[in-house]
Amino acid sequence: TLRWTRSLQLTLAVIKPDAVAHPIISEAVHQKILNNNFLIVKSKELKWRIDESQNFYHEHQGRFFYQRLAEFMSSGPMRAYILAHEDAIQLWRKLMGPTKVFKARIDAPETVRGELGLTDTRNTTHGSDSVDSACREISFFFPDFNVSRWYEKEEPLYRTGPLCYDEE
Ligand code: RTP
Ligand code: MG
Repeated sequence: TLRWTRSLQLTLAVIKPDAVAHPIISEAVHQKILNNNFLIVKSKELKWRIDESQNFYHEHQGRFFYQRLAEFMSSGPMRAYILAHEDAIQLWRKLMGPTKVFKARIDAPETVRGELGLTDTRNTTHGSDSVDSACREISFFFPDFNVSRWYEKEEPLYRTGPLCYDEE
């Protein structure tokens, strides 16, 4: 018999402007997403105005890197994804690696930031860090997407698929 063992979690992943500017780099990140069996629920390219950037990072207001971070994130197009996977939030953050580029290169050279990050600001990707921030950030990037509704109506459908079943 088969019994379901997994449930899917949503996270927001963003390929930042430094990576989108170089198609080979953004393609490498996209492949990483596919190779790790994430379900791509939604994806779009977008460019922020400076006020959207400042708003998204308002928790960092006052820190020394806030201004350059806000400017960088509105400097060119990004690609945003709603990803689903078992423990998607933690998995995507693990694949991204440490925020600081030299730590990433030394401690986690096989991660996205370890391989492709340029600086602490231009570090290739973003990922939500909790269930609450995933919910908030998904709504920020995809205002028409209803997170609770997805968990209620869509997620259970995937439990009937082969991905989510184990032989018992
Ligand atoms: P994120 O929020 O983007 O997933 O990254 P995180 O949790 O790993 O890092 P956090 O401390 O929340 O910082 C948010 C973003 O700010 C930029 N940053 N620049 N020293 C710097 O120049 C510096 N420190 C952080 C990074 O782009 C980081 O992703
Ligand atoms: Mg953060």
